[in-house]
This record gives sequence, structure tokens and C-alpha cells, in this order.
Amino acid sequence: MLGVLDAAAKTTYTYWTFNGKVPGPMLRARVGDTIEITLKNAKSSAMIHNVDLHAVWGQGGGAAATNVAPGEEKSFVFKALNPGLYVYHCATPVIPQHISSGMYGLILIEPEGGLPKVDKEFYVMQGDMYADGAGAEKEFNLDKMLAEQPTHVVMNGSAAALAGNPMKAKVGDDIRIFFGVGGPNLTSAFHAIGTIWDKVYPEGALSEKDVHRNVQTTVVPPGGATMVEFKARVPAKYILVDHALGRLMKGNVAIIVAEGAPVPDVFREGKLK
Ligand SMILES: [Cu+2]
Repeated sequence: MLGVLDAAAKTTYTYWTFNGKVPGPMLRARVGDTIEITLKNAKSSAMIHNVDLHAVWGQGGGAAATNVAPGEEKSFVFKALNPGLYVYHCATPVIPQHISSGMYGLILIEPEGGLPKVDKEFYVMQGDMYADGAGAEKEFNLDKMLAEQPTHVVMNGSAAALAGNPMKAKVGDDIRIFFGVGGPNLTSAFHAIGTIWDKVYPEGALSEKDVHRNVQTTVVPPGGATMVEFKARVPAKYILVDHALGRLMKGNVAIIVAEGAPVPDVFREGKLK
């Protein structure tokens, strides 16, 4: 599917996707659930695909059961045994090309009793892309991928996608971000400019005893995820980045706008009187 790679530069890229979006749909279930996964490959598709879900016990995380040629459909059933936030991705060779081109997403297996309620939940994934060529329509470059020299580092599939079209919240909201890294290559130093993560659920471990508090930056590897929470204490544009900030220049930014009245007790311009 031809999509916008960088709106400002007016470039496009032929994405490979789950359900037409990058990342693919966020799947949500609870520990103990029995889940049926069906992968259907469009007739118009150019190649075989499958899906490996990191939440699955079984061959290839389901990849072996879901190799589908164009026009085919296959299913499998699994029981969710471990709570957590997990990446899924296509695992068809050349695997990193399928991932880089957009075939990744998150599956949340909620713990017993479910996650506590918050005011806002957002779904953000980082990926590195190797999109080359002189024209406006860029193509995957295998050499750049092997050298781990991405042309673009993206949040939700395109350069600055979530900057031009920010996520919205209100002052006082409790915000939860499901953050994953599709990769295929780069590890993210996940950070928000203008706030502190009140809670980080490191590596997507969801029990309260695993929580780290008051964190500035958390490490999320390719094929890994984290859940972070913070209260929007002041009105601001909270800017999500990989703090390896060279990547900001390659499109790696997303914004949460929190609107509301100023809270001068917490932040104000000027001097103490
Ligand atoms: Cu694929």
C-alpha cells in the first residue's frame, strides 16, 4: 500500500501492513483467555506473510501456522498464559524488510482483574526505515538495512506522523502510553520532553511490583515494549522522542497536547518574587 513517508518532504513508500495501518491493530485480551488469530493475505498482495506474536507459546509464535500466500487465510488458537505487553510482527523472509516496511503491532495481555482505569490511552510504536531513491517514491534499501543506517526513524509509520496530528488530553488526565519498538534494528531511549514518567512498567511487565517510578528515559529494544503512565499536571505539548536525538532529524517525534488552565504553582515563567 502506497503511503506518506514524510509529508513535509512529500515522499511516499510502499508499506506492507496488518489491516492497512502502521502499527497494526492493537490486540487486547486478558491472561487465561483463549484467543483465535486469523491472518488473511489480500489477493492483490505481492508475497507471502505470517504473524509471530510474542505473547504466544507455540512454534514461531504462530508464524508457522499462518504462512499465507496471496488470497489465502489461516488461523490458530492460543491460550494467553503470561500477562504483559508484547510485540507482534511478520516473520517471513527477509524478516527485517517486512518489519521495516510496517508489519508490526502490539498485543496486550492484561493481568487478572485487568489494568486500572486511566483517562487516556495512546498507542505508539517506533520503527526504523531504509527508504531510498532519487524520486519522491522511496524504496526499501537492503544494504542500508544491513548496515543499520536508517533513512527515517518513525513513530506510527511516517516521519512526524504524530507531530502534525497530535494526540489530545486535558490537564489533570492520567495518561497511559503503550509503546513498542518494531525496529527492526534500533533500540529506543524512550523519553518525553516536558514531563517525567510517573510509572514505567519495564519491558512490558505489568505487575505493580515491577513498576519503576519517576523515570526520565526508558530503554525499549526492537521486539520489545513498555507501558508508561503520567499525569498531565500542566498544560503543554509533551514531546515523545527517542533521546538518541539524531533520530529526531529523521522524523522520530510524537506529540501529546494537554490543554487546560495554567498551574503556576508547578510551572511559570519569570522569577521568584
Ligand atoms: Cu510480511
